[in-house]
Amino acid sequence: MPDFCGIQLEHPVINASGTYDAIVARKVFGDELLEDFPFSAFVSKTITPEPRAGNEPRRIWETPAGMLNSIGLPNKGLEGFLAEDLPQLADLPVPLIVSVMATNREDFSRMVADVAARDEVAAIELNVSCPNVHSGLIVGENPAETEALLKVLRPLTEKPLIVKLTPNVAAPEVVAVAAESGGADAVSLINTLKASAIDPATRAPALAAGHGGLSGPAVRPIALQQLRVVTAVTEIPAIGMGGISSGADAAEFLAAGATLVAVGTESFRDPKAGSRIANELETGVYQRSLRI
Ligand code: RRO
Repeated sequence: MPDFCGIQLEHPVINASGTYDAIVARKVFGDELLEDFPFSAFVSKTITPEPRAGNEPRRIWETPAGMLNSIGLPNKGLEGFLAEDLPQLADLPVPLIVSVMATNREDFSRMVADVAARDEVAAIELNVSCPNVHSGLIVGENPAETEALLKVLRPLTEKPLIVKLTPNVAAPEVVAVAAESGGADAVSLINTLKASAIDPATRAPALAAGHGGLSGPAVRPIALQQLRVVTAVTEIPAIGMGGISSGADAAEFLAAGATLVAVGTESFRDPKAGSRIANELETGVYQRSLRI
């Protein structure tokens, strides 16, 4: 049984934020979902202080061995999440990690304090792939911004704070060290790689937002390398993710230093991928899954 920041988990496979809608899955699969939940902890979609509609379509686009997304954070906002979504997510049979994002330290603080105050929440993931409106810098691309944010948030809760690292920097390990110095309990990596595609039919950007984030098996070797350099220089646990679609893939990330692994894009293809991957890890019988 893995211990993650003092939280006991049944197995090392969780979901990547934003890639599995547990509320919809509960409606589709009913109580069967609770009996055989695919992940040992559940990470919510990222929530923001105020409600957001998200980006105009098209929001996703298939690429060789992966996909691009620019969903744009559709969510009910902090209040709507706490009132409507959290009680439903609390029914899940696993610890709940809530992913939060804001564009200034005051809003981040309010979110962390209000989310951490809820007993249903085991840990908080900080999605720092967003600009600080005061400095204009993407927080997670800048070590000083990341450390300063953590120093503000750390005193607000004793619950584990996980920093979701962006891969869109030259040296993610420098940001990881900064997060650790600021008091983070863990890091998770990677978020999606900045990327774009042109729709050959229109010769215009395939995504309405112009560009998006690349995920899926195409990014796996990059994720693995970033995980290696991050775990080499930090003491805190790491959640490794990026294109994991089989037990063999997950075993690579665990061997590279991850305490837990997260499944993202593969769950769109196979909503039960988490259970399959956990089972393959436990039995050591690895099936190579189909690639997107
Ligand atoms: O909502 C998104 O478009 C999104 C987010 Br917040 C993120 O962190 N990573 C990503 O690939 N998409």
